[in-house]
Amino acid sequence: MTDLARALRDLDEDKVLELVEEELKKEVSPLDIIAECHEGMAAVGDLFAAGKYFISDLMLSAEIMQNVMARLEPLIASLWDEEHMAGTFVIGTVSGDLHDIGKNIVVALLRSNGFKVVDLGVDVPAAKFVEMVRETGAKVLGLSALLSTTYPEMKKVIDALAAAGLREQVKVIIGGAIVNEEIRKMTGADAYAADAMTGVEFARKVYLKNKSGEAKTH
Ligand code: B12
Repeated sequence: MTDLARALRDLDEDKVLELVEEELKKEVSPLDIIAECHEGMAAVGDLFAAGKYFISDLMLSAEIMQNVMARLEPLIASLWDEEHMAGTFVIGTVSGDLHDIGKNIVVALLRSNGFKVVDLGVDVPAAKFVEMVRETGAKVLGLSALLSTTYPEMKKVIDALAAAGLREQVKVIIGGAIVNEEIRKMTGADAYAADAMTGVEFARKVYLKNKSGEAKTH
């Protein structure tokens, strides 16, 4: 574990922000800094699961991470200035789930890559996803969930898209702390992502495919 990941795990905000500045000075990429923070947040989650941290600690970790993102987001925005690929991406955290730090990182990266992002926020009911996919004509939908109890919601959204006759129009990628191939299959999603960049690459492929007429997305 790096010093930065450890400082986040220990909820030492001053140290975290100091180390972020140090890394930026050394020209470490903001994406690598986010990856280190991600590791720290996972460690916070483990301590919570082990009964050593409480909900107030989870909240503090979220606050620290949001402050780190406030510093990094403008830098991310400047990373891909030359590369603009139009395309609409609808995203939200599913019903019953309030975690949005990871989703917000995905949103920032998509926007910096030239995608138009419709961010529906957290605790989004299945019907809202369906409505926005229909309204925007988006070809990619991203669903975020971090709780085991909210995975079934992802399936609900995908089933609702099918019932509305929209499943052929839109590719669905799911993301969040512990999604995997098994959960992808269970939900009927087209792909899963353990990090934000995978979501951007997926959207690129979908929109490229639509331009060139190729068939494969995963
Ligand atoms: C911070 C945090 C909170 C904060 C959230 C604040 C916020 N605004 O988001 C608060 C305090 C509110 C919270 C509440 C709860 N939490 Co919480 N939380 C966390 C914690 C520590 C970190 C999550 C985080 O922000 N990680 C950092 C980000 C950057 O990572 P990420 O979310 O995984 O996102 C990345 C990728 O997954 C991916 N990604 C994410 N979404 C998407 C979507 C798409 C489309 C794509 C492409 C990619 C993608 O890209 C991101 C960037 O790389 C996790 C621990 C963990 N292991 O994740 C627990 C954790 C998720 N929480 C947990 C629990 C139990 C809860 C509560 C039920 C606690 C309680 N008793 O009340 C509540 C539930 C509230 C609710 N209804 O949602 C458990 C879930 C266990 C489980 N398997 O179900 C965890 C795993 C902790 C644990 N080990 O026990 N939590």
